Amino acid sequence: MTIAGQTALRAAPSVETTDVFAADIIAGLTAKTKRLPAKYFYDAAGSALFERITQLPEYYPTRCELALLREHAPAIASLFPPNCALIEFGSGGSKKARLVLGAAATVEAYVPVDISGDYLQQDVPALRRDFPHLAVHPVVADFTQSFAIPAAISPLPRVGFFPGSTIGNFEPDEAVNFLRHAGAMLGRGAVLVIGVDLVKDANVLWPAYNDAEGVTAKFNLNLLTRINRELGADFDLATFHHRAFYNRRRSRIEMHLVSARHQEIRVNGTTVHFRAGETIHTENSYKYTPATFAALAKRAGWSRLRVFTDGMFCVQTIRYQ
Ligand code: AVJ
Repeated sequence: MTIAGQTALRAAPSVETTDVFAADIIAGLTAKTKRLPAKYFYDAAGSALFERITQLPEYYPTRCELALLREHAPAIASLFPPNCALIEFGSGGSKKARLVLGAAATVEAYVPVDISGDYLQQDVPALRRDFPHLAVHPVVADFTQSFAIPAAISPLPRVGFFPGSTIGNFEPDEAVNFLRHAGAMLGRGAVLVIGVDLVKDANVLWPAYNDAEGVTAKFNLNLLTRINRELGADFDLATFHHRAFYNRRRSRIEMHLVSARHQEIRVNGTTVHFRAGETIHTENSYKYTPATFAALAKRAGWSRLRVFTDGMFCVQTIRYQ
């Protein structure tokens, strides 16, 4: 069903096929240093757990970014070309986009892109109700890969929106590649609004990834529940525990799942061996300074426009050269 100017939700609830998922999981668990892509945190349960993380007292990034967007949305929107399309990479719920859309009457179309179709589905009807003049074109896709821009918006100038410091999940070189890819998709002269978490005291960072309620631990362990469900594995969650720490030398938070004992896990017909204390590296969350991020963006062909920061988090606006 398509409503004039509106695109129905395309593709299946979740894009990554089980084959790709299986291959990535097996490759990660049989690697010399076990490592799994953080994007696989976000099944429906994982997305819901992350939503809870954003409400936690210790997890400051979302609160800081929302306050910055609330305060500076008019200044940010003033950088947008008239009648543009706002393309959001990894939208999850569109709470942040609403703040920008509310200040930017010049935005004609909104394209939320998310790997979790279920999540995207929930949000679109409310967006259409609250922004009746706005054409909403949800796209279920892995934004780290190429995806098709809805035909209906192809004539419009594009603005990118990448909040939440999800850029921090990429290794710096991968971040440069992603920004190049985004630049090619958005076009020369395009503006990108990007949220970047800042380097800060480990006493502030550590609790943000080791909250007292244990929600982050559940979010991390949920990856094993997903592998058990989708690949018929036999992970016993009671024999793995959450670990997150700040690697100062690499300016990143690292998240791991630690095997409490020597054990063997069957995954999709493959036996995976764990030594006691061996870990699965499940996420990096790189932290930048406004200058180190601007330098990284420059490597990808982006120049800095304006930076909005509260010292804890920053929203940078950059332009593709
Ligand atoms: C969604 C990637 C920005 O790294 O802070 C939250 C994910 N991991 N708690 C982050 C996350 C653990 C979050 N990002």
